[in-house]
Amino acid sequence: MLRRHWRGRLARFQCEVPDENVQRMVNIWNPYQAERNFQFSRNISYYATGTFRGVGVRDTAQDILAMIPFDIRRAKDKLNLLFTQQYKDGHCNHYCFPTEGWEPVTRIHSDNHLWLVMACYHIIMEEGKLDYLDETVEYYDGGSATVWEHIKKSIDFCMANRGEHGFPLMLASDWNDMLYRVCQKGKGESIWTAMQFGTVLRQIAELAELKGEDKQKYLDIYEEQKKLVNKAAWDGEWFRRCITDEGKFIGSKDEPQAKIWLNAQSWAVISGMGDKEKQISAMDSVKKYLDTPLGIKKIEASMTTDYPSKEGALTCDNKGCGENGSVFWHANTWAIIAECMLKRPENAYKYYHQLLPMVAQEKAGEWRYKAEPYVYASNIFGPESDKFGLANVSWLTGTAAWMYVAVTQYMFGIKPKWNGLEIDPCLPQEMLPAKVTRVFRGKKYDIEITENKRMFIEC
Ligand code: IFM
Repeated sequence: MLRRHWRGRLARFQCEVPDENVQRMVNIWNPYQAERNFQFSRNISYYATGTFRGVGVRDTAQDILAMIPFDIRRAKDKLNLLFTQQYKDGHCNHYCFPTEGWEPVTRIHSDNHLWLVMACYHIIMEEGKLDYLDETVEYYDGGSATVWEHIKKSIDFCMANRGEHGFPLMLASDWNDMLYRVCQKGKGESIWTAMQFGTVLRQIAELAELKGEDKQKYLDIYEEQKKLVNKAAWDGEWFRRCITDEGKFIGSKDEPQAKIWLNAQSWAVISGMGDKEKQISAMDSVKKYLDTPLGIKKIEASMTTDYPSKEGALTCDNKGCGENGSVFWHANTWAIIAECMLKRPENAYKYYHQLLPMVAQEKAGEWRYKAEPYVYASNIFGPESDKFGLANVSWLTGTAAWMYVAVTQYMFGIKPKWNGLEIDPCLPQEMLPAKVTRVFRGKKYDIEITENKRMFIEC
């Protein structure tokens, strides 16, 4: 029965490509790992125990992305659980503990509420129906509203919480947990959150149009934030990362440390906010300054424990460890997506291939890597550490969901759209020809890819 269950589930997306390792990951292990993340969030990890991580709104909203093609009702139910953690002003609790029944962690981060919009958008695109937007879910602080109202509140909260430069306030951090000291006085801003905001503004604008509501107001905010990104955040070769309470830009060539951050480059592309030539320059800088034989580092250079100041230090990790300059796999997935969006298949494949767990393990050496060769890790120690290549936090990591999105929706390019299924591959020669089976809106499609040419199946 178990075998039947998994065979049936995995049959919804299967590929045949000239690389056995890719095939094994896409067809079996990646969706399996993503499902475990979805089921348990970070509760059963022996690295990050459920006693403090529980169900994170941020992490779980991202996990949902890889559940959508397999079981849309499960995806909706989980997203509804996350909506119960949203307040009427639009912000969300950071973690909740539905299994234990404990009080949630109520810290306000700049990104949590925005992930809800993204997960919702992808559910609608998979189904090609707006019904889900009419489901009603309670707010954490009383009352209830439709899913559509909930996601509009996410946008309102972001709009109401911007800083002096006009970017969203960092609050208790954005996706990068280590930025928790940037906004201790309530002034620090996140350039990356502006890019995340931009990404979901385009998504909600599309939904607004489908609902017959005003989409322009979202697009106007997008344009305003885009201008800021290109003006105030551009550093010459790449985008800066954030602004501290004191008005210092982090992630700049003028700084002695942490000069360039991966996420601000990849999301400048994902959000479409960077001007085209800046997007290219930013991703070229990723290759030049951040790429290593074992994946892309999150920052360069790693920081000392008194940067930018002793009181406001961004890290207490050693150089090359964890958030401080490791190869952060979760963030590597966004670089793969960005390269596909730039139509640079060789780069996308390089970044994807070097993170296949069996490839990374072989390169680093089993004795060093010390994790399973069939599941993704959160990060591996970077070259500035004497443990370069040691894998950290395997299994329960957002890497799984995003790696699945990156390979299926961007490298194979098979993406649900409102009117049907887009096939816009970005594969290098060594991955061609590729065959994919994808179940979509109740039908099975057998797709053969021989070149990187866009096709569209209306349904
Ligand atoms: O975004 C976080 C995640 O919530 C927990 N692990 C680390 C990531 C990056 O800081």
